[in-house]
Amino acid sequence: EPIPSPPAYPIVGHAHTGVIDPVNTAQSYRILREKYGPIYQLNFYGKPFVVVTSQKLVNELCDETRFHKFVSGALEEVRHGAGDGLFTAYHGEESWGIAHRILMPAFGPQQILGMFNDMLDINSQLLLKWERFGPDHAIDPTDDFTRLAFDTVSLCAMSYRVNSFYQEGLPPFVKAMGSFLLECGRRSQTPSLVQGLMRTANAQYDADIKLMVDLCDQIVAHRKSHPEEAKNDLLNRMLEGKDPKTGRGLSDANIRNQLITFLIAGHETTSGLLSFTCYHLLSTPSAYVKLQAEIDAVLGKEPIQLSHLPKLEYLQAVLRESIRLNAPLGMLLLTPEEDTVIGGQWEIKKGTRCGVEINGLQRDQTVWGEDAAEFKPERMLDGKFEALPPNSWKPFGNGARACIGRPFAWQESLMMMATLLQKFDLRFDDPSYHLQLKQTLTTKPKDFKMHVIPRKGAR
Ligand code: MNH
Repeated sequence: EPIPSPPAYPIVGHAHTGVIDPVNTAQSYRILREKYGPIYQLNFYGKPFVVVTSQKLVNELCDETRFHKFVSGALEEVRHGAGDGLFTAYHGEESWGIAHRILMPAFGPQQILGMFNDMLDINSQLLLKWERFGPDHAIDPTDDFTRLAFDTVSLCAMSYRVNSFYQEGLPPFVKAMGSFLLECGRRSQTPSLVQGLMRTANAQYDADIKLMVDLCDQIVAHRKSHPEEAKNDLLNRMLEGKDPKTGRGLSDANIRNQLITFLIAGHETTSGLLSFTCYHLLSTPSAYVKLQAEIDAVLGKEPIQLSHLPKLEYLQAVLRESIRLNAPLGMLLLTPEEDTVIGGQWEIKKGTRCGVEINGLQRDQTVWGEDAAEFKPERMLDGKFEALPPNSWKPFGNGARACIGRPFAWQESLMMMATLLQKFDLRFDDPSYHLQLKQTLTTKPKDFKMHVIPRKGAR
């Protein structure tokens, strides 16, 4: 059976044809999925890209004996900034194994619990800012959640304060990274000959990379010259840690790549999750009311504590459901180890780029039912989440290459939503707002604004 494919142009295939809108890929993939179903093939300058959208097919691609992560396309462009950091390391690259073994324990549950106070420090800065804005100010939650996530990851990972909440615009590093990631996406659809001619864009790209590299080098240099400040943070583990398997440590270049990686991977995604969660709660008053009642029952008027977090079961379901409907990272790239056949009928040659379209997967009606497009946290409660068919919920990726920061992002998000609704009521700025998306490497809501109203008698 040939894999279905939209009409294509000679040479360029589907590049620059509007089939994939680079500033809203999530929407482009939704349109393709609605038209072509569980599997279809695109083609960029002769290179095929096979996209799968159903749980049945994704389940095959998640079999690590048959498929592995494929650093290609926009992800390969990100290597210009993040090099062999964990996120952009090639399959089988030696430095990935070393860094993975050194850093996995640093992201373990105990370590994350130990970051509670630093997370709360940044969390309080956001709440204070919103309180001072007052109920009449239309807040752009995505920008402030980006500040939150960025400041949190840099404080927890390298004990470095960005102080984004004390700056008018977003920090220069965040701006450089945003423009870098957008350009990575664009470059992945531009042939290198043409790319070479784009002088202004290339100069900006190089400048953005330099800004990110310089900041990370500065942080490492500072730590090395002030060893007395060495906390047991991630940076320290990177400088001191030895791989139990090979006995080797991380090179200076690799440490810089990991820092850039954590800053990139660690903030846009979490910001997206928190923004989409606010949107879904505002659109679903019954879930909003239920969640706030849970938070009042668990936290009351007390300052949040670690011991509250496991009791926030409905909040956990809300986050799972929000990230199901809107995964900040929408595509996992994979390739088969050998020529293979999936779904019993579609042939995929070794070396072919394949994509798991997460938003398709996570709205597959055979798994989630006819109401798959609706926000219903209840489907994530009472053991239902654990009983899902394998690989039906994959917002954090797959197997060995799954997200190392998942417990980190989850704790930060639980804390943020709990303290937010403890203290404030949320309102849409525009009650007729319909969700629109915007894209860099990750997806976030576009033009979403809200108001926060201090609750009577709240702390
Ligand atoms: Mn994260 C990999 C999603 C938060 C650091 N992350 C991945 C992947 C997904 C993902 C999906 C797999 C990508 C791929 O297969 O190509 N990450 C998320 C989401 C959130 C998130 C949805 C928040 C919500 N990630 C974080 C945070 C950090 C982080 C926070 C760091 C503090 N993520 C990583 C790193 C990897 C990764 C590092 C690469 C892991 C590896 O391949 O070894």
